[in-house]
Amino acid sequence: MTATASAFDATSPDLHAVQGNLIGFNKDHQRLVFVHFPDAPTARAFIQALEPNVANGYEVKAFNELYKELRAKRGGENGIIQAAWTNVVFSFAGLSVLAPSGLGAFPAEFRDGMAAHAADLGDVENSAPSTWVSPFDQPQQVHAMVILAADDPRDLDDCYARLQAKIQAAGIAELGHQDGNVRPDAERGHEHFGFKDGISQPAIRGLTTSSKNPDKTIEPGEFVIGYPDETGHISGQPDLPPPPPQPGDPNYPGPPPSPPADPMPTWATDGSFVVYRRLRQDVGGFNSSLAAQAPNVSLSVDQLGAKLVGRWPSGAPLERVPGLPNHVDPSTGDPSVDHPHVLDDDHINAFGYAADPDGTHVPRSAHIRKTYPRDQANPGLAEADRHRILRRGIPYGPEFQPSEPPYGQGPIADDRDRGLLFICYQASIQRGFAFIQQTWVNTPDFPMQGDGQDPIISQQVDPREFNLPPNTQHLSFQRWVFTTAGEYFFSPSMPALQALASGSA
Ligand code: N7H
Repeated sequence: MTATASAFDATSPDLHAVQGNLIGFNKDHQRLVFVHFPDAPTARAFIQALEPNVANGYEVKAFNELYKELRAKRGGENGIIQAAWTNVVFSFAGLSVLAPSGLGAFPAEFRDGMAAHAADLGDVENSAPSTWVSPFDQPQQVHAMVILAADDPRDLDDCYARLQAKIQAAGIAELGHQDGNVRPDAERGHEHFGFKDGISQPAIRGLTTSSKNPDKTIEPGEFVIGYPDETGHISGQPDLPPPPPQPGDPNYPGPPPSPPADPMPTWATDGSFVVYRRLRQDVGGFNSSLAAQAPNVSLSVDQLGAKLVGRWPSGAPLERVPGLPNHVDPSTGDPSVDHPHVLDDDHINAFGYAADPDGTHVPRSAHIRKTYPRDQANPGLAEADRHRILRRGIPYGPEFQPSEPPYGQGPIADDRDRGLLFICYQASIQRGFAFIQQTWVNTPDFPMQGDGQDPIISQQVDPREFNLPPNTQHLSFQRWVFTTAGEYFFSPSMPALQALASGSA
């Protein structure tokens, strides 16, 4: 086993200080528990009682590495060792009850909350906050989200029972919970439209490495407060003001410089911002749209689906990866059928878009190209790496039944309510999730005029346009993914949890 704490050199976070889901719980069963704090003393008592149960990054990383090692040794056997983890993250309303120092220096989008930014994110009509499920139908009432995760559902229930005892003893209120589970059998690791998910994740310098791209890491300040980001700027510190105009400059002398913004408080160091979105997926609608449109563009349903995502359902990329025989075109059929090695760690993420500027293989608006354009000329790799997120989502809801019709208007019964509990970590929501959703996903003219919206997750009103190269065929799609709840949270460090509990933060 090779797990050790990272050598703490002050330019990379200490694994013992960050909460563990930043590293990634990777559990088959999760329960998100939403709580409300009546006042500061009850909130502090709750955090005090919960803190010893909160898993840190060191524990989670050590477990994940040991699991991987044992699994490889035993030929891919699952469930060899098991764990159950707890983390806790706070909304701005929740932190406000605790009233720590420096809250005013937290970024505006976090202070406002996700619902207040619905129009910017495109969460309108059937995705509008007025349609969200409880307890997110009442703005600002969710003060914290406790993330429980386990390999075994019985362990999850035990964890939940222990949590409920602490909730009761402290005198805070549980508002409800949301379960997420990996899909069964052959669909394990796949989301509800049928595609393998969770393949491409950035590695954080000093904290994690990616077996799929061992040479590439992203600076920790893109994900954790208090460290250099990709430009060398320390996350949580205010942006430097632009240099004042000089004599001879037409704007000289210019307005008086505005006072410098406050840095985030020191207790925010080693924390991270967490985006939660409950995304309902209309699987019947997705299937029937593809079946209706595929013949119009001379593609099979599977080919069109892969063009929309940028990967085949198996996870195999549509872009060519090293080692694939020259006669195989991975954009016309799943290359992993005859060449399973393209799914290996060495190949599955080993591609860029520079050699496919027109989107002949992966359309420029395909989901994985919109959300991380890699080395595509616009915006270029350096800029693309300023908008990385750590995705920690899990599916929720029952399996789709082939007899089910697409969603119509009106309420969706629980037995048809399924989707993704999208969770991601970043140091700046504005540069991470919100930028990806607003500036890339929802924008039809990114990266080039007329490319269309991300057909999987773009919000805003129907129909969404999608440009399919090489013959620039224009397709238009209804929405299949709806926002049904969401909030912005902050994941404080382990020392910060203690300081919040004692009232010294
Ligand atoms: Fe996406 N899907 O099934 O189509 N996503 N996603 N996502 N997503 C990815 O490469 C999906 C959502 C990203 O590095 C894969 O890991 C669905 C949101 C990013 O190349 C698949 C939903 C946001 C990547 C899906 C959903 C993102 C990514 C391929 C909602 C951010 C990595 C597996 C229901 C705003 C891109 C993989 C890269 C990959 C799907 C949500 C972002 C299959 C169904 C909300 C950055």
